[in-house]
Amino acid sequence: MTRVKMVFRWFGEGNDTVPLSYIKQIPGVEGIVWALHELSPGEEWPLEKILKVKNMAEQYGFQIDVVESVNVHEDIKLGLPTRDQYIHKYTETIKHLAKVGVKVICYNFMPVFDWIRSDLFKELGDGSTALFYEKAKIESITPDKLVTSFLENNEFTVPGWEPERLQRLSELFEAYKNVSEENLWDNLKYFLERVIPVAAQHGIRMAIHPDDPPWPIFGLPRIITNRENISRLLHLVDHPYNGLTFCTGSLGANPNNDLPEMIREFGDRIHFAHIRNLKRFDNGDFIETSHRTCDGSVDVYEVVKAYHEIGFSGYIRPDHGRHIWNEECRPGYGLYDRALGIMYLWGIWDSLVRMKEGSRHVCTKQQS
Ligand code: DNO
Repeated sequence: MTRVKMVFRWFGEGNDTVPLSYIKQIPGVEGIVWALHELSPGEEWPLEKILKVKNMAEQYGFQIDVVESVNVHEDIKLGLPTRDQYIHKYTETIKHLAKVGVKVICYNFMPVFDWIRSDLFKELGDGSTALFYEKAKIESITPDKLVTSFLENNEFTVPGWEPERLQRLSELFEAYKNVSEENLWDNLKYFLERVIPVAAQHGIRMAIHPDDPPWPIFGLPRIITNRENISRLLHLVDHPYNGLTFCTGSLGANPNNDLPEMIREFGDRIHFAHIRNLKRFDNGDFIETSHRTCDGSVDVYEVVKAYHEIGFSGYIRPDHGRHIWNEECRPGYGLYDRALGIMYLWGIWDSLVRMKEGSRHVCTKQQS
């Protein structure tokens, strides 16, 4: 039977509004997707801290196979001479993670920012709110104003938008002035050539997250954006451990990305699947929606079907959810809508298994 491993992102004890005991009650979740969020990009992850997370997860029967993210220090992306020391720390972190059985590291290679939106809590019309990208606003606002508005209107740290990371904003923009897309490709290649052999030797698959949204913003280069560039990335270091976090929400913001087709093409290099839906508007705006196909522009049914067709047996997680039922949570990372998302994904998955494989017993993990 084709088997996927359902996992759920968790920001850590005291840092996530969702307790592990609640995650345990979502059907079919096998593991948490985690990180040491208190550490800055470039720091080596100490084994004792890693073990603490493992022990905590194990109390609830969760594995910790997937880490999201071990962030890449800006000096590596910028290609500065200091990058070697940070690459060394990165590979040391890989070795520590391997010791506790981690199998996949999700990371990204986006300059300065991780994902970008204009609003964190945009009303959807039914009382729920969601992350929103308003093209005109992003094109007219300065990066520091956007950052200030995020930090002021939100009591939680947002992944990729940690205050420490953003303190050096003007300095970073200055540094990136002379970095073209081609330079960024060279710097990614340099990083992968040094990291992939270590990761492979220690049984950890590297899974780059696409740029979100998949186009350049604030004049910063962005390269993991479409089929052609993903293919280029996989050939930079043509090794099975150089793979992808295939995020339908990021890539799906560009209507030209044929997601099911890309899953079929890159399947054996997809180590981690993020499933998210969003509704695109003709003016270039988009808003995140429930996972259900008819609520957004991403055909989640066809996406899941493509995973089933290729016999995907990797890790999969629901991605950003809306904020519903007055839940107070980190933007995109509440319990309720992501749990609903999981049930939608299981609904599709279990039906496909039943229809195509004829199996009556489709539970990947029994409730215990
Ligand atoms: C957004 C996430 C990203 C992702 C990083 C991986 O919510 O999908 O922040 O974790 O890009 O490095």
